[in-house]
Amino acid sequence: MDISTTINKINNNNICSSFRFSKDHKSNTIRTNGDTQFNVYPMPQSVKSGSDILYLSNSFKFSTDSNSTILLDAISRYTQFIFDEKSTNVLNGPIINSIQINVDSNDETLVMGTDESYQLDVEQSGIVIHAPTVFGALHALESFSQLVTYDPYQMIFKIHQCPISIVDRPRFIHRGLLLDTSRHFIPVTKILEVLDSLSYAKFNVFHWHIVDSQSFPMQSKAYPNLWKGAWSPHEVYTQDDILNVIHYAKTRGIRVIPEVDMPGHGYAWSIGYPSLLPANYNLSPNCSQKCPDICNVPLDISSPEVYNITQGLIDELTSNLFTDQLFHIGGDEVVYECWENSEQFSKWMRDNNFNSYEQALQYFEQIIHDKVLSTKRYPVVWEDTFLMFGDQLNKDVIVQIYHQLTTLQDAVKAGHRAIASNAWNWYLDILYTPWQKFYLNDITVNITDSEEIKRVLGGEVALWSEMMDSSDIFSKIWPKAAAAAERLWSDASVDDVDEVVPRLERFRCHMIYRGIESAPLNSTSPNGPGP
Ligand code: CP6
Repeated sequence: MDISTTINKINNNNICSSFRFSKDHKSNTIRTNGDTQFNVYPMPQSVKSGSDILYLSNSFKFSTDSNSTILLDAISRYTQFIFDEKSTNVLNGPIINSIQINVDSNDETLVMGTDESYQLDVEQSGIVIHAPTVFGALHALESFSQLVTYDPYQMIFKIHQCPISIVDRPRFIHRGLLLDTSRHFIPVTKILEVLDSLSYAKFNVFHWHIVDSQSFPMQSKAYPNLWKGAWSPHEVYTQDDILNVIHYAKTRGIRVIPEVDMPGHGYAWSIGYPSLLPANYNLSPNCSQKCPDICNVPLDISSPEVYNITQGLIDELTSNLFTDQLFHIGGDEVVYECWENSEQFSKWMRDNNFNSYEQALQYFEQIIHDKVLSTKRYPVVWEDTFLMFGDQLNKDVIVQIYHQLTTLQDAVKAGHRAIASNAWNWYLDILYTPWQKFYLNDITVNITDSEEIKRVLGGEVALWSEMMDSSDIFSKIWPKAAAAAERLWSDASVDDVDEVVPRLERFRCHMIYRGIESAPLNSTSPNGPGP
């Protein structure tokens, strides 16, 4: 077949033609013969561009004033992403010879609020990246890689719409993916690939929902029986695995926030420590589902052992493993009926003058929040805790919502910082949610007070793993997470679902070429479920 007919067929439906999936066609750079649109995804905050084409020299050089290994490693990764074809450079056109990457600081500390801004200027005299931090420079390299295309006719790399000047920073400081590794185990190698893919869309948080009712894959040295609740001795995360994930994430500009869900979703703790569950929970109809398939039995918060192990685990995880200032302790979906048939529980309620299960739960959570605060971490909780505590909840507790944005609005009004994961827009496991719904989720809607808007830290798309595993993880996450990524990074005014299509299609191609098996855009029906 004549190559030109193949190229001409590129359109929004098959922009990544299938031959590029074949193993012997390994190339990363998007081929194009003429680009009329600006293609960086997510859309930068400010872009000025012209109409010239500039070509990249076949001896194009990256240089930097930085000695940060995170940045130096990123430069070699992006060099490989971009320059994967032979460039003949026989052209009599304007040639760019180099990119210079300057950072103000080589400090590799990554915390909530670390400056992620950057500037990227493309001119014939050279390309210049300037960023206050190495993490801003990583985002700049990603944007740069998306500007470069390969022209298969002239066999040369080029950049359209030059000169280009990008000034960019995120709209929200918290842009995350929740991954549940309990319902199905996800191997570390897959998690690392997920982290790679997240960085392409400028996500900066990996919310690791590491344990749940179905399995407890995490090693604890203080409580070595806990990971007896793993699916098998092979489906576990050792503490070295966890450190590896945290380190790798940081090299991609991503923070790792662990979630140890308590006291709900507690069944898997009981495999190693049976006495952590309330006596006779099986007698309650709502609590007797087949464990561990569906089983939401909470820990027995009347038992001193539960206080010891939960607080001891928080101590262990915050002193040796997880360094982030945010620590998620769940607090969701506590099924009170599971406590009803325990005499010990009832006696404890009477002894403490608790009139309701809510009061009892509040007592437990208060202790856990104080524990987390004492480790110099901010506790993150699911909205259930906020809805239950109301005004009595410590304002340092961060609230993550998963039903309606109205609860987010109430939480920031009450003085809490909050994270949006509203289920009907941003749950990746709800299969019929189209990417357009992800794209149109404006998380600050109806919030007008500027202080309240500041307390919206950002959002997370969520991949609960009841109905997926590592076989389909990438097609579940992508392209939908990318739709949310633009909402979290770009200005609120960038919200046209039709205009974004070709740019989002191209972003997907970048992922495909880098080995991330994103599903096609049109695999998600814009009309919801049904034929
Ligand atoms: N697992 C845990 C879940 C969910 C939650 N916690 C969940 C609830 C509602 C929907 C999807 C997921 N599967 N541990 C709630 C935060 Cl729609």
